[in-house]
Amino acid sequence: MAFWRSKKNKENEALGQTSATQSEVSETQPASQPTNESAESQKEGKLATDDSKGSVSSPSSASSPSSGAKPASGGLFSKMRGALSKTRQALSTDIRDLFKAEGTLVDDDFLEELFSRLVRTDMGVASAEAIRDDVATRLRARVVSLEEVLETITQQTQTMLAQESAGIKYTDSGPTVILVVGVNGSGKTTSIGKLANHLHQSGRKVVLGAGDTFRAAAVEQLTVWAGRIGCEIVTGKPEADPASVAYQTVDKALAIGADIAIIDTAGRLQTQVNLMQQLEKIRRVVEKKIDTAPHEVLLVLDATAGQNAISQAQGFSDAAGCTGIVLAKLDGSAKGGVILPIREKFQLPVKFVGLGEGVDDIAAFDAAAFAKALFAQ
Ligand SMILES: Nc1nc2c(ncn2[C@@H]2O[C@H](COP(=O)(O)OP(=O)(O)O)[C@@H](O)[C@H]2O)c(=O)[nH]1
Ligand SMILES: [Mg+2]
Repeated sequence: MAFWRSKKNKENEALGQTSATQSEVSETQPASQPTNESAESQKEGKLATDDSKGSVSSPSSASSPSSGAKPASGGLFSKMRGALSKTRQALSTDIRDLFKAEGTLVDDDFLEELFSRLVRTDMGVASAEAIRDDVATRLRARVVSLEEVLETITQQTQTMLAQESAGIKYTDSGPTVILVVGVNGSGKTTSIGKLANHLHQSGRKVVLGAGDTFRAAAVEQLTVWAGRIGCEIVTGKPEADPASVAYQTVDKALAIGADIAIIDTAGRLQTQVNLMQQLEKIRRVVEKKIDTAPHEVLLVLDATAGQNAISQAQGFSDAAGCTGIVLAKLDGSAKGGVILPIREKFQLPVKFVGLGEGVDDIAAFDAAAFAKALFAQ
């Protein structure tokens, strides 16, 4: 239950060096990257800098790489802040109500009121309790300002959200295969488009696989993305076996020397046995082509669904062997606090967050930037 406590020491270390997790993408670069290493590392350096601001959205907008960059400034952080504005407004209006101009005494009544307001962001009881208890430990019996309490809450949230790895784990050689799974409408195809665009922009050769063969519209949607990005796409005939599309996608990636293959899948629930078996089959055929694949299985969750997103996908991560989460649609949600129970329940790193429907609206997850964007005034 106390997922953040067990890892606290490690994560506190990470907190001291916010850029450590953010440089993950560059650190996990294969040493044997096939082409143009210096240009590549330069690009990835930019990405790491972007990441430190919580975004992978636009390589061209990044400044020169600098370790220890603070997430509090820059256009990319503003984007994260903008996306979280609904949650932040709901939260800070609620919390602000608790404060008087001359300051407010932190006592049991205050702590209970704070707790009930935190719970409304869909952060869940366990997270709200942990934050309340931290405020109690640090500030009880003192007269405090809104800013002081928010600062404390931000720090605690950051601690709870800290995770060891954030970026995509690339293979040492050959294409990295990423499978994207989740329930219907969670944002899979859109997230693939945005992610593929980012990877393409950073100089990687990307192949998309239109593995959602149930709906012709899904294949068209991904084809439009591929056209816009200028990357390869493999599509099957309508209602083709998704596993064969996945197989051909990896085949294509190998044939053209692609760095990344990203395979879309149809929406499914963990309770749909035949569809879960189909996912298993996709995994198997991919593994037949490259025995270490799939290297990532990303579970896309819809932030606007709040706690429902969790119950919908409960059990999914184990059944599908997920390696990370993409939390989509943060911009449309007043329930951004749901990221806390997501980290707890799924025991998986949140790798990316979706900040809108545009091609640049995706960001590498960063705990410090996220906590700050959620609570800072
Ligand atoms: N505002 C917003 N909308 C999104 C985001 N990601 C996806 N969507 C929208 O959510 C809807 C479903 O997305 P889609 O990618 O088709 O979901 P899929 O069924 O899981 O593939 C579409 O209308 C998308 O434009 C996001 O980060 N922000
Ligand atoms: Mg789709």
